[in-house]
Amino acid sequence: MAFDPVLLKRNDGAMVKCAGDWEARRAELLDVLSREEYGYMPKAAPVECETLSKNNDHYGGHGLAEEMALTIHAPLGDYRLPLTLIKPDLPGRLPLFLFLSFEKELYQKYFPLQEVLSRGYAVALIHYKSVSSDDGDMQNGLAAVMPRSQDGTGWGKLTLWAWAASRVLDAMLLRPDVDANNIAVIGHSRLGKTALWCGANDERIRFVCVNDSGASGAAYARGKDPRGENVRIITHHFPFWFCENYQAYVDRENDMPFDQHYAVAACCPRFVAVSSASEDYWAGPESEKKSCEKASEAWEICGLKGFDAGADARVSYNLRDGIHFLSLEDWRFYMDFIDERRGVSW
Ligand code: GTR
Repeated sequence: MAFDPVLLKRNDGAMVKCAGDWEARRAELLDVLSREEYGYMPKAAPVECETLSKNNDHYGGHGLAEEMALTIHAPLGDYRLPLTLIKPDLPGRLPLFLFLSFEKELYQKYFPLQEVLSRGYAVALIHYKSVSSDDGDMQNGLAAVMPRSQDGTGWGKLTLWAWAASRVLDAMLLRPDVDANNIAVIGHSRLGKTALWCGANDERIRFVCVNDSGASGAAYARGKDPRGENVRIITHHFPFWFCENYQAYVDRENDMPFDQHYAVAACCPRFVAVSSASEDYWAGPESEKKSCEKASEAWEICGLKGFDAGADARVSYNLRDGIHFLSLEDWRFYMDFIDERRGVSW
């Protein structure tokens, strides 16, 4: 039965009328997305972080890197997640990107290290496959020590990666060189979906940077360009990214009791930046923009500027020329977005 996902209409049928109503509605959004699409986010687990080595070989000696191991005391055992922190050699607390990365290395095509550091940002690089493999093996890496419900709502890999990024943040917030008020998460493509879902859930993340995230990311599913990926295709190739319940919506996008603007809106009252590439039909630039537009009313009902209302907009969208990629231009868009809003209360 077709469902009209009205963002501000509560499950009991009443409309959200003011900022005071928002948190309860946000909880409903996260609940339906968890139950029907991504799987429920596990409860936080204690962590310990150890620095294994330090070096200043980067960026002419101005980039300080630390190789670290994060021990996650997960419900079924400990898991040691390797990660790298890199920061400019500057005093005080620095804004931090949680960078969900396809690669382990600092020097890679999606990370303009020198530019990011020169703008004063620290970066915690989280290699997603070090968390758990990108396949249907639910007993691999961190997955082996995380209980998973078999009722159709158990976490998919996007949720597991996002959860791990939040555990990294637990440790980063204990550091004297990290500015807790200016935490961002960034990811591209499947990791753009992950960044969005991580930011939607974790209220400590102020800036949610979502790159070319496409289907099941920022792209509004209803009415998507037929050249693009849809629920049928994504759940066929990547069923393990989601909970089993999501399979019910194959060829039934119009029946989903949500759409992807719910994930964007769940970041409200915080800040979201979405970037698309003009030739990325698979992801669907217009649909990625549509979610930003449709999510805007969450901020507006809270008395804040939503989508594209100038420098005080809390939701911003960028369409750059070219193909599916996390480029220097994208990073600049995100850093400009953050720099313009770092002083704004939230
Ligand atoms: C594609 C997938 C997209 C996107 C992309 C990526 O194969 O269909 O949803 O996530 O992979 O992550 O590179």
